[in-house]
Amino acid sequence: MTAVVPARTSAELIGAEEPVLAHNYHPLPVVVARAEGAWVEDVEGRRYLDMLAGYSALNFGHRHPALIEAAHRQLDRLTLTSRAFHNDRLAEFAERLAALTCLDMVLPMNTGAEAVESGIKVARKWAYDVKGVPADRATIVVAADNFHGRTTTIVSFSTDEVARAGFGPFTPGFRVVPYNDLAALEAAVDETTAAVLIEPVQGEAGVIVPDDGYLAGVRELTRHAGCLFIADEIQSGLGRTGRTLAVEHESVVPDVVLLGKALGGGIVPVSAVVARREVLQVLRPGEHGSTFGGNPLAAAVGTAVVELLETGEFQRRAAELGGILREGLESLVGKGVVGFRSRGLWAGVDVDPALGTGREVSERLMREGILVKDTHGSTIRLAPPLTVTAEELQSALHTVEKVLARQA
Ligand code: IF1
Repeated sequence: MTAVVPARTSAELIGAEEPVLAHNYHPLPVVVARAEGAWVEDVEGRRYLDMLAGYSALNFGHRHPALIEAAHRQLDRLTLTSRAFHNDRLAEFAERLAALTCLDMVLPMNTGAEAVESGIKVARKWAYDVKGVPADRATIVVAADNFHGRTTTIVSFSTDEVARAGFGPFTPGFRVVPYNDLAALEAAVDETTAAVLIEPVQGEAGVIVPDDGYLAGVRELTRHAGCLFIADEIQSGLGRTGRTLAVEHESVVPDVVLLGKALGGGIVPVSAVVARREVLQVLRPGEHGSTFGGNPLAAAVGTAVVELLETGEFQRRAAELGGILREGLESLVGKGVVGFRSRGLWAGVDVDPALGTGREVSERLMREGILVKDTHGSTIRLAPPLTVTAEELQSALHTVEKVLARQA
């Protein structure tokens, strides 16, 4: 007989984590037990509107019926083969993902950081095999205030001391230039440059949207210099900004697009390097891989995600609701908000520091039933599931207004 364990309260569960869980996060004090769509529910049954959406991993909301169904169907048939064998789901996933992104070939991985690592390896190999850069001399140009993940190589070119300090020695071969500065980029690119790697909108930096013309400029510059343009669309991609990819706002097609987060439908980790054939075909058997990359469950869920995006419905919603978000935030400027940046259904909101840190504002919003996450200082980010309704979004904006007014 199984012992009946009494349900633990939120406070008890938070306390229970303390001694056994690595302290690499400082979560808001909410313990989520279930969720549906844009709403989550805690252990005590309190409901919250999810305005973070797993950093865009939940673009389609929690437990989207089509995604859950695809996962269930696959769970009942086949979950894992490893790439030692073929599986009957991978080809369709790759074909449809390549078509969705206007590119040719797909390298399936699992997490975002793995997609970035894989993109870096592919770019270096391309530089040696195709461009003719001398062995071990390839460089990759990146932007200051980037966020691309947390592996040793990726933090090697982070400019965030918290993310870097204590983790050296670092991987060489990266040059950092200011974001949104084409002249600096041009000066940093030379004959050793394999690629320019940037986020089309910088997420962790505070939802920094570059000036019009920057992404097209990066495309022009890299084409001219004979190096690759790698767009990290792990957070910005798959509908969030009102387009399938954020680079589409400037009608740009990069050589390499990195995808993750929402590609797994909020169910399983699924990431991918999607690229022109000339680039990804540098990889030969044995040179790169992953036990789980391209597994049938991931492929089934990923295909269902691509299918949702093929309708254009979510991109449209993000664009329309993004208008409401922008208008709402504009009306809050001067009322506790000192500035904001947004693209589609994604915003970085700078709160008047006199009203508290981003963390403090996030905690107040949590108590009012809205879940958000701060970035640096007094900035909070808003990125609800793309399934949120206009009314829910309006009510969230109203709550933000109320919370900021109360402190003023
Ligand atoms: C954490 C931030 C968001 C990313 C881009 C690659 C990755 C990420 C553009 C790596 C990951 C995450 C990771 C998460 C917090 C989060 C984040 F605040 F740190 F920057 F979303 F805004 N490229 N972003 O944004 O993907 O390996 O995590 O799957 O706590 O580290 P991953």
